[in-house]
Amino acid sequence: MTSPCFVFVCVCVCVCVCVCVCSLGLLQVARAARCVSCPLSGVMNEAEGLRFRRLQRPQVITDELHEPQHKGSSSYSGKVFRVTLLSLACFLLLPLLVVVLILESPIQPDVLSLNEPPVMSGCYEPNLKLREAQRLFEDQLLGAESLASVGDVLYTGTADGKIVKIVGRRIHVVTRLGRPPCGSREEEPTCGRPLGIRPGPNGTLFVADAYLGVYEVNPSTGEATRLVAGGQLVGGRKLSFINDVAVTRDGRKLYFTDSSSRWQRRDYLNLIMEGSADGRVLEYDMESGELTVVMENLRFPNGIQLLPDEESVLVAETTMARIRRVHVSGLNKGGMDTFMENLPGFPDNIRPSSSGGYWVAMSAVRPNPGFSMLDFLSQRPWLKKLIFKLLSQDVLMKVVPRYSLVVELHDGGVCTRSFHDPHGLVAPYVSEAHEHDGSLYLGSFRSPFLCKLDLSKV
Ligand SMILES: [Ca+2]
Repeated sequence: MTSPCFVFVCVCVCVCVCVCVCSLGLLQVARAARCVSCPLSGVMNEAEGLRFRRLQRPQVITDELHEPQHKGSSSYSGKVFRVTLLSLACFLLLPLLVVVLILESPIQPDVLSLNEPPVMSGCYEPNLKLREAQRLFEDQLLGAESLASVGDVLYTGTADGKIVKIVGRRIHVVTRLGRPPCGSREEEPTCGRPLGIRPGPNGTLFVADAYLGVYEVNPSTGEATRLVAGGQLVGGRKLSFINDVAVTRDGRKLYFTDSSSRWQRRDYLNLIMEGSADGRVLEYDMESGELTVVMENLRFPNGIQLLPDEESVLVAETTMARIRRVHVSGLNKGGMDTFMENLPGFPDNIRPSSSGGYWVAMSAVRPNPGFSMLDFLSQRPWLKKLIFKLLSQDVLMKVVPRYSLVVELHDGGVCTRSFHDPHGLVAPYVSEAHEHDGSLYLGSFRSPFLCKLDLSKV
């Protein structure tokens, strides 16, 4: 389909050509008009000749005589110039107005209230520690969003729908949840897109696939059992964007996030910009097979992490730059409070740290001091609509500033460490920090590699 932007550019180019042609025509007419009284332009009669000779007589040049003549010629060409400029402006604005009025914006944004971003000082003080990370498996692992480890073996899911295991320097395919072909936006829903991955108590893996559902995978045999089907209606709304999963220690309950019932993973930028509150946290009972909605009306619920008492889960609410605590059992079941308000970036996955805290990965920040585009737009839904009318998601992704940030949070949302990679030069698009054997393994929703940060060096 032809993009609105392309149509707009074509219209503008056509209009510019037309206006240039018209302008040249106008200038020609102007020259011709001046030359009607030019003595060399034609044969003069006697009276005209007399007038011409009078004009050619030596005269005393004064300001009074000179000024009107000068003004007259200048105002004439000036008028032509102004008319040309105005025509050009009108012709350029007209198609823009038509585009703005006629095209429907794909998003219907809400006005969001975000607090002023926290100043990046103290624990959030910018550094270059994330640039100490080492890239692994470059051009061999695309979009390894999340990681799980069993013993010394790492598992992850990739953009081509595979679940793979990493043993030493080798990558082995465990299984594939969807079916090929893969690689394009259109193929993503059938290819599958594994996002969250967790080890279960019985040596199996639990995988949240954005489109296909929640699976239990036997890493030895590659057998994959679908527990929850993606796309099904739950509580009258579709599971459209399954994102991350957490499993209890006894393996009896799964909690997972569905980021939106309106948008799919391939439209995540629409979801971020629209800020729709249609995300949910769901619970799946492994024994009864019952699926229930634990919390709803969240704005882009993303990473999910059980707390040690297993009575609540932490949920990254990406669009709101905060982490909520949703109570899933016990006396407060069904309730929710805020674990960490006003983060310096937009959180993705949450994973435990060895010091009893939580690693939170962010691929875009809210610079303060500095300019945060998403904060600026949060109060201006009309501007978001306009941007989405004119630019595609791919173009927008290229203009969103990259900045990878991993923070360690402890109880009460206290920040204890932060690792930065301004401009995402080494570890861009970071989506998860998985601690294993003294290192942080950094997953990415978009990069074609993993990163490994040796914690003893930072
Ligand atoms: Ca995620």
